[in-house]
Amino acid sequence: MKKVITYGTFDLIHWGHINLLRRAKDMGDYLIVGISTDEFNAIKDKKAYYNFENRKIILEAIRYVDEVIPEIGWNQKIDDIIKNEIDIFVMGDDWKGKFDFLKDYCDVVYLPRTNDISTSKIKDDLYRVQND
Ligand code: C2G
Repeated sequence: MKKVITYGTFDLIHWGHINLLRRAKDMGDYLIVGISTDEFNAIKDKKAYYNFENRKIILEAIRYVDEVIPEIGWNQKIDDIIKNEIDIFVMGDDWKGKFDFLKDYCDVVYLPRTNDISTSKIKDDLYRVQND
Protein backbone atom coordinates (compact mmCIF):
# COMPACT_ATOMS: atom_id res chain seq x y z
CA MET A 1 0.00 0.00 0.00
CA LYS A 2 1.50 3.32 -1.12
CA LYS A 3 0.99 6.02 1.51
CA VAL A 4 0.95 9.76 0.82
CA ILE A 5 1.06 12.68 3.26
CA THR A 6 0.44 16.40 2.94
CA TYR A 7 0.03 19.29 5.38
CA GLY A 8 -1.87 22.54 5.52
CA THR A 9 -4.38 24.83 7.18
CA PHE A 10 -7.21 24.09 4.71
CA ASP A 11 -9.32 27.03 5.90
CA LEU A 12 -12.52 27.95 4.00
CA ILE A 13 -11.99 24.81 1.91
CA HIS A 14 -12.06 25.52 -1.86
CA TRP A 15 -11.38 23.76 -5.16
CA GLY A 16 -7.68 24.61 -4.99
CA HIS A 17 -7.44 22.48 -1.86
CA ILE A 18 -9.58 19.75 -3.42
CA ASN A 19 -7.38 19.69 -6.57
CA LEU A 20 -4.32 19.24 -4.34
CA LEU A 21 -5.91 16.50 -2.24
CA ARG A 22 -7.22 14.62 -5.32
CA ARG A 23 -3.82 14.68 -7.06
CA ALA A 24 -2.07 13.64 -3.82
CA LYS A 25 -4.45 10.71 -3.32
CA ASP A 26 -4.05 9.68 -6.99
CA MET A 27 -0.33 9.13 -6.34
CA GLY A 28 -1.01 6.29 -3.90
CA ASP A 29 -3.59 4.31 -1.98
CA TYR A 30 -3.86 6.13 1.33
CA LEU A 31 -3.67 9.87 2.04
CA ILE A 32 -2.91 11.34 5.44
CA VAL A 33 -3.42 15.08 5.93
CA GLY A 34 -1.62 16.95 8.70
CA ILE A 35 -3.95 19.84 9.49
CA SER A 36 -2.47 22.85 11.25
CA THR A 37 -3.75 23.43 14.79
CA ASP A 38 -4.91 26.94 15.71
CA GLU A 39 -1.78 27.29 17.85
CA PHE A 40 0.50 26.33 14.93
CA ASN A 41 -1.39 28.73 12.65
CA ALA A 42 -0.50 31.49 15.10
CA ILE A 43 3.15 30.49 14.61
CA LYS A 44 2.57 30.57 10.82
CA ASP A 45 1.06 34.02 11.38
CA LYS A 46 -2.22 32.74 9.92
CA LYS A 47 -5.66 33.27 11.48
CA ALA A 48 -8.06 30.61 10.21
CA TYR A 49 -11.76 31.52 10.02
CA TYR A 50 -12.77 27.95 10.98
CA ASN A 51 -11.17 26.54 14.11
CA PHE A 52 -9.16 23.30 14.12
CA GLU A 53 -12.06 21.01 15.09
CA ASN A 54 -14.28 22.32 12.28
CA ARG A 55 -11.52 22.30 9.66
CA LYS A 56 -10.85 18.68 10.70
CA ILE A 57 -14.55 17.72 10.34
CA ILE A 58 -14.57 19.16 6.81
CA LEU A 59 -11.31 17.46 5.75
CA GLU A 60 -12.45 14.08 7.10
CA ALA A 61 -15.55 14.33 4.88
CA ILE A 62 -13.49 14.63 1.69
CA ARG A 63 -13.39 11.38 -0.29
CA TYR A 64 -9.65 11.71 -1.07
CA VAL A 65 -8.67 11.95 2.61
CA ASP A 66 -8.15 8.72 4.55
CA GLU A 67 -6.79 10.09 7.82
CA VAL A 68 -6.31 13.48 9.46
CA ILE A 69 -3.60 14.15 12.04
CA PRO A 70 -2.80 17.43 13.85
CA GLU A 71 0.11 19.52 12.62
CA ILE A 72 1.42 21.22 15.76
CA GLY A 73 4.79 22.48 14.47
CA TRP A 74 7.43 22.62 11.74
CA ASN A 75 9.44 19.71 13.15
CA GLN A 76 7.08 16.74 13.12
CA LYS A 77 7.26 15.76 9.45
CA ILE A 78 10.20 13.33 9.66
CA ASP A 79 8.63 11.52 12.62
CA ASP A 80 5.25 11.45 10.86
CA ILE A 81 6.83 10.01 7.71
CA ILE A 82 8.71 7.29 9.60
CA LYS A 83 5.88 6.44 12.02
CA ASN A 84 3.25 6.23 9.24
CA GLU A 85 5.60 4.55 6.73
CA ILE A 86 4.94 7.30 4.19
CA ASP A 87 6.15 6.81 0.58
CA ILE A 88 5.38 10.26 -0.84
CA PHE A 89 5.25 13.76 0.67
CA VAL A 90 3.19 16.19 -1.44
CA MET A 91 2.79 19.98 -1.22
CA GLY A 92 1.70 22.78 -3.54
CA ASP A 93 4.61 24.37 -5.40
CA ASP A 94 4.44 27.59 -3.38
CA TRP A 95 6.53 25.41 -1.05
CA LYS A 96 8.90 24.24 -3.80
CA GLY A 97 12.27 23.32 -2.34
CA LYS A 98 11.28 24.04 1.26
CA PHE A 99 10.86 20.38 2.19
CA ASP A 100 13.64 18.78 0.12
CA PHE A 101 15.28 17.62 3.37
CA LEU A 102 12.51 15.00 3.50
CA LYS A 103 14.01 13.29 0.40
CA ASP A 104 16.11 11.17 2.77
CA TYR A 105 12.88 9.60 4.04
CA CYS A 106 10.38 9.53 1.13
CA ASP A 107 9.66 10.94 -2.32
CA VAL A 108 8.96 14.68 -2.28
CA VAL A 109 6.52 16.09 -4.88
CA TYR A 110 5.50 19.72 -5.36
CA LEU A 111 2.31 20.13 -7.39
CA PRO A 112 1.28 23.25 -9.32
CA ARG A 113 -1.08 25.41 -7.30
CA THR A 114 -4.59 26.04 -8.65
CA ASN A 115 -4.74 29.60 -10.01
CA ASP A 116 -7.15 32.37 -9.02
CA ILE A 117 -8.33 30.93 -5.74
CA SER A 118 -7.01 31.13 -2.20
CA THR A 119 -8.41 31.55 1.29
CA SER A 120 -7.05 35.10 1.46
CA LYS A 121 -8.67 35.94 -1.92
CA ILE A 122 -12.02 34.72 -0.57
CA LYS A 123 -11.63 36.91 2.52
CA ASP A 124 -10.53 39.95 0.49
CA ASP A 125 -13.38 39.59 -2.03
CA LEU A 126 -15.97 39.22 0.73
CA TYR A 127 -14.59 42.24 2.55
CA ARG A 128 -14.75 44.29 -0.66
CA VAL A 129 -18.37 43.23 -1.34
CA GLN A 130 -19.35 44.25 2.17
CA ASN A 131 -17.67 47.61 1.88
CA ASP A 132 -18.29 48.71 -1.72
N1 C2G B 1 -3.10 25.00 -2.53
C1 C2G B 1 -3.16 24.84 -3.92
N2 C2G B 1 -3.81 25.76 -4.67
C2 C2G B 1 -4.41 26.83 -4.10
C3 C2G B 1 -4.36 27.00 -2.69
C4 C2G B 1 -3.69 26.06 -1.92
O1 C2G B 1 -2.62 23.86 -4.48
N3 C2G B 1 -5.06 27.72 -4.88
C5 C2G B 1 -2.37 23.99 -1.75
C6 C2G B 1 -1.17 24.58 -1.02
O2 C2G B 1 -0.05 24.66 -1.88
C7 C2G B 1 -0.97 23.55 0.11
C8 C2G B 1 -2.41 23.09 0.39
O3 C2G B 1 -3.21 23.47 -0.74
O4 C2G B 1 -0.22 22.44 -0.38
C9 C2G B 1 -2.98 23.71 1.64
O5 C2G B 1 -2.88 25.12 1.52
P1 C2G B 1 -2.87 26.00 2.87
O6 C2G B 1 -4.00 25.59 3.74
O7 C2G B 1 -2.70 27.43 2.50
O8 C2G B 1 -1.53 25.44 3.56
P2 C2G B 1 -0.33 26.31 4.19
O9 C2G B 1 -0.89 27.37 5.06
O10 C2G B 1 0.56 26.64 3.07
O11 C2G B 1 0.33 25.24 5.22
O12 C2G B 1 3.74 22.49 6.99
C10 C2G B 1 3.12 22.97 5.80
C11 C2G B 1 2.10 24.03 6.13
O13 C2G B 1 1.17 23.57 7.11
C12 C2G B 1 1.35 24.39 4.85
